[in-house]
Amino acid sequence: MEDNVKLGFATKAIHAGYSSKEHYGSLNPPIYQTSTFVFNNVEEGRARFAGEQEGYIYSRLGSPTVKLLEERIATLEGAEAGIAFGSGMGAVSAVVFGLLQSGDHIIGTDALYGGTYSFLELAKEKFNIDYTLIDMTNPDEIKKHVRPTTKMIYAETPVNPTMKLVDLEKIAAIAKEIGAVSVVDNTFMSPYLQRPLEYGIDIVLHSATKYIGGHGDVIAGLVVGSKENIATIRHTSLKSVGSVMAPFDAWLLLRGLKTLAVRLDRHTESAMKIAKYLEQHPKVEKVIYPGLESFPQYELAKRQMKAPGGLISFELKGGLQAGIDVLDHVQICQLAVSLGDVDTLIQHPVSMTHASIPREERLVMGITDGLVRLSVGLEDVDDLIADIDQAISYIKE
Ligand code: LCS
Repeated sequence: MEDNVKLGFATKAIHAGYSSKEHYGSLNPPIYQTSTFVFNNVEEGRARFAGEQEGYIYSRLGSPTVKLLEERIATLEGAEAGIAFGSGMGAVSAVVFGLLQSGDHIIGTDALYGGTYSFLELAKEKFNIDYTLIDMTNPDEIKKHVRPTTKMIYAETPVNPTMKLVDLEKIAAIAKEIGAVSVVDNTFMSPYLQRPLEYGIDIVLHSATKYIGGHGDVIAGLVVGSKENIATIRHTSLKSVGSVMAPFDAWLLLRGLKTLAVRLDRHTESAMKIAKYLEQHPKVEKVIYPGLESFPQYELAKRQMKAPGGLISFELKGGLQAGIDVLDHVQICQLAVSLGDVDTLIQHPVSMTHASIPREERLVMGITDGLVRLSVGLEDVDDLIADIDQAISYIKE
């Protein structure tokens, strides 16, 4: 298929970059399950190593199934180039180590995914890359924290798990003004619901483990950006740190992408119904979902997100104990971390995904002890509501 920019998202998600004619008519791309590639002669091997000839060398440096995925995600995010990793954390660490130097400083959104928070601590302790995490709901706050060494603005929007949003256009402009690279973790949205590069952001990354894979069966990461930035990351942190994606995982993600649009339409439709149900429930203190009019940044959500997506955070009256009572009694919703799967997943950030963040910092970020995160899956929504309803009935008075 010609990668025509005029084609719709779902068409590109199914076809971009692949022609069955080049693969014996195989409708689906082959999995090149090989560690190395055979050269015709020494001169060819030399030329490939020297970068003078296109072609594969060794699968840590690139392989055809993974390359197809890299090109497809770049097309879907509207980027020049893409690169794949063995996990979302592989993507996060590769971006930071690939684009920054010892002595540089990052300004990030508060309440980041707990693993990213732990990585920033590691980068600070061992490699002298400092960071400041702030509430970016007012982007002007960023300027107060800029240092001469600030070289990266790093944002999740919505932020995991408080769902606070960041104005993409504004942070992209601030990053340009101060000469820093802007990075957005787009895991919660996927390129179907939000494309940060269209707002001037430099780098977008994903835990592809989530909506892109969509079926809870693969751990993976993806990064897109300019050719130059992606080449830098490939030649530094992918080649030398080695968090590569396996060809079979790339194939699973290519399959996942084919249904991304329909899955997210349904995730969103069901999440909206569940958020409304929770909001009227007398035992629910607060529901945080960008699709509700009560959401503090409702207008921004409508501006930069195609739809509010499948994640809801909520707090029960009765705080921590009430949360535990509910999570211990769900039957269809699965008590598990991760998100973006066809299965509905429910978890308690303070005990699980965000346990690595010290309590005082967590509270400032809005990750309260009783917060529950729900990743709405593709089961029948009435069954999900009935399940949550029966679990809530276990809250002790
Ligand atoms: N970025 C975000 C926003 C994430 O939610 C996660 C994982 C990562 C990066 C790291 O990706 P991974 O290496 O796991 O593919 N988030 C998880 C979560 O919220 N529950 O379990 C994992």
